[in-house]
Amino acid sequence: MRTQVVIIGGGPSGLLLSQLLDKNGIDSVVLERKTRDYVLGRIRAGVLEVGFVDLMRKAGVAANMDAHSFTHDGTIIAYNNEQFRIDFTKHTGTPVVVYGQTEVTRDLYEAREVMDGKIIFNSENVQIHDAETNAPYVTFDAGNGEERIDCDYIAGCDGFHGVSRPTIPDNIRRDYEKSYPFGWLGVLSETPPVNHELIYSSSDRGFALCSMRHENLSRYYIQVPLSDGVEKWSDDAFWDELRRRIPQEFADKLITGPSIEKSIAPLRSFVSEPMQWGHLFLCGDAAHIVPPTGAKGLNTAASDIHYLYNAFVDFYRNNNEDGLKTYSNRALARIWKAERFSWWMTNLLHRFPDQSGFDLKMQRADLEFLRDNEAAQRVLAENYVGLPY
Ligand code: FAS
Ligand code: PHB
Repeated sequence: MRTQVVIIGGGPSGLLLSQLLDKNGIDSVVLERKTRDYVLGRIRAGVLEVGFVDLMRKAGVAANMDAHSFTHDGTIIAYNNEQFRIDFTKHTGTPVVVYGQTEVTRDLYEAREVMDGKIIFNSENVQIHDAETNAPYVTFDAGNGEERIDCDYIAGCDGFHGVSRPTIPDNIRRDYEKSYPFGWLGVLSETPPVNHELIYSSSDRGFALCSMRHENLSRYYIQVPLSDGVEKWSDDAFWDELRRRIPQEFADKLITGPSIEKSIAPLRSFVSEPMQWGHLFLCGDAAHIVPPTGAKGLNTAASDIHYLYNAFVDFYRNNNEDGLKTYSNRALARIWKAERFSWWMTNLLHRFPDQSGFDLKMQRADLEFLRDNEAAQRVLAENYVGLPY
């Protein structure tokens, strides 16, 4: 088998790249380790930057999103029983769009089927060969024994635990990592959201987030110790703790219901440099991870895809390799700013086990300065809606 670009990973990064390349006449094959249903079963991001929305539009995959998403002009920041609102649109002229990663991924799968895009599910033992040469290839086994795809380029869109990043030799690659001493326990419930915009809440008991997917599907999170397992948290225990961490006016009107999904995600900041090696390019979680506090995970994958698909189009259409040569530096320049914002939001809103009395005073001063200062609110708004590509 031969193609122009082999894409490893059929999550949002790989699917969006494949769709954008196809729309520009560039052939690709997606190798996905799991099944389509397994990939769609993951409940993850919920907030999209307009840059992501624009890419989905360019990819011809915006119809469902336009019909079923919400536009949010701001968010509530709460601490103990106080709250204030950050107005994204006032400060930046730009809102954010609330539309679940699951729906994005489903829309992309459907679009690939319409265009007869090649996605090979259950691809086991994917291996990258000769990435540093002009004739790279990939081997895999999807149940018919080992198969080989020769290609021009390989896009590693296979997430944090994928095979692409480790293919870059240790003496070339440098990883930067920070792990946080807590995780997020997330619950999805078929209940009306407690508020029409998100609520990021910092309380003495820990962080909580009130989000949503649509008018009868809510997504809530609370910060929990890393030692907690999901089995420790009954639905009632979760709802009781969430009520304790959000302002009383919202706790009083919270509508609870059975969880239809409940999971704990660890929080980490992670960046691997460089994001390319020879004819291998890393995108999305394969190269970087953020704590979800700033809603940047999926959105940083989008800017990687923006840079890479434009570079491929410039190469195949104009024989210009500049975009391919500069991909890693351009992607990393934006990634590190998203890492900083996500790290800052996480430190602002969470309780850390080793916080001193002074640390708590600094956190409160930060929150009160943000409450009172328009410039500080603008800085948060500009980062939250997404810095320029
Ligand atoms: P993904 O991990 O989504 O996709 C990679 C794909 O590659 C997967 O389908 C995997 O099966 C496949 N793969 C892996 N190894 C392979 C191999 N060797 N061969 C073939 N295929 C392989 N972001 C937010 O903005 N907000 C959130 O609330 C949020 N919550 C999250 C919760 C969790 C538990 C996790 C893990 C992430 C969360 N994120 C969140 C970040 C998340 O949305 C990612 O940014 C997003 O999934 C990135 O998409 P991809 O880069 O496509 O990686
Ligand atoms: C979500 O809706 O899942 C969500 C929203 C905002 C975040 C993280 C997660 O910062």
